[in-house]
Amino acid sequence: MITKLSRPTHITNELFIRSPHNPIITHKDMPYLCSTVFNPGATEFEGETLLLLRVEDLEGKSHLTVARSRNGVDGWRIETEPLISPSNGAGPYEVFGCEDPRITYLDDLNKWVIAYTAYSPFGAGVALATTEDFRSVNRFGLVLAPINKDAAVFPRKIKDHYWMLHRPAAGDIEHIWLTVSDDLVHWGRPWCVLMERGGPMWDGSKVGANTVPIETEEGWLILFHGVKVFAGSPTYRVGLALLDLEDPRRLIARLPYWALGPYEPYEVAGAVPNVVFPCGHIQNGDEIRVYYGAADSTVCLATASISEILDALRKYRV
Ligand code: BMA
Repeated sequence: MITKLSRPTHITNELFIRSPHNPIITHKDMPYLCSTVFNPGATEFEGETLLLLRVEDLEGKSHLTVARSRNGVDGWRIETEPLISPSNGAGPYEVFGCEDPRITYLDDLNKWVIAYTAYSPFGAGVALATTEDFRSVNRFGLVLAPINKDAAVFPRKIKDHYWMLHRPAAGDIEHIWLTVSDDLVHWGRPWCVLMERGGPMWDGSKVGANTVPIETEEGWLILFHGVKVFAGSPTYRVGLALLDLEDPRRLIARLPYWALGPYEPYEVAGAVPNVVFPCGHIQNGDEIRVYYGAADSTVCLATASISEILDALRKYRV
């Protein structure tokens, strides 16, 4: 359990509280040699917290490996073989790696769907896989062609369809889009839902979904990353927005400032400096526990209160 919580005292806009145990997983915790471990997807499985770690190997390619913990903070039991990797059943569109998983439990299928970035010489695209046990997966392969990433499937059908957030790139224009499907394989009806703001803004250069949308009484809560390029080097921070519950194409609110940014030493220095990048969360009543990659190097944890977030967002309805 998290017993002692810390919030940077010099920052007033942050809505997340970092775990004092950060970083909670590093490459030294891995049962095999690797370069870095970061950007994990998260879900609850058999009464435990399950993370799907993005592990970068010594060649530089990423694969996805399961870690389990009773309290979601320590005592991680990490598998010795990846669940999803470029070499265990992938097609030609994943040869450079499998990255940044978002895990959604779908009640109607009684399965988890894993959306991840499939990276290859063709660029980065969106791949999906389903699992019932996190021991084997049914890989669908690419469902959205490159350049496309940061996909997350909504946790229930809306108007009888599955919905997914994703981030296509049109040159250097990188906004968040929505797409709809009846079978999780064929996706269509594209709709741009949240735009990069341009100029000097903290989310001016690009935006992309971070975790699976969270259903609240006021709308779908979206955690997204916003990027600002300082002197040629990007800074990744976490922003918050709300989409309409029954028509997620409708943006209801967007916080003009970020809610979690890189400040701690493990966030400002590492393989890629100045990055906080969540891919998973676990909800427990009003609390969300967000698992994020720090500096593309380690796995960290921060918590937030949904009611505090909704209070903040209420002032910024669009
Ligand atoms: C993004 C993604 C993330 C990464 C981030 C910072 O484009 O590739 O996996 O954490 O860049 O390097």
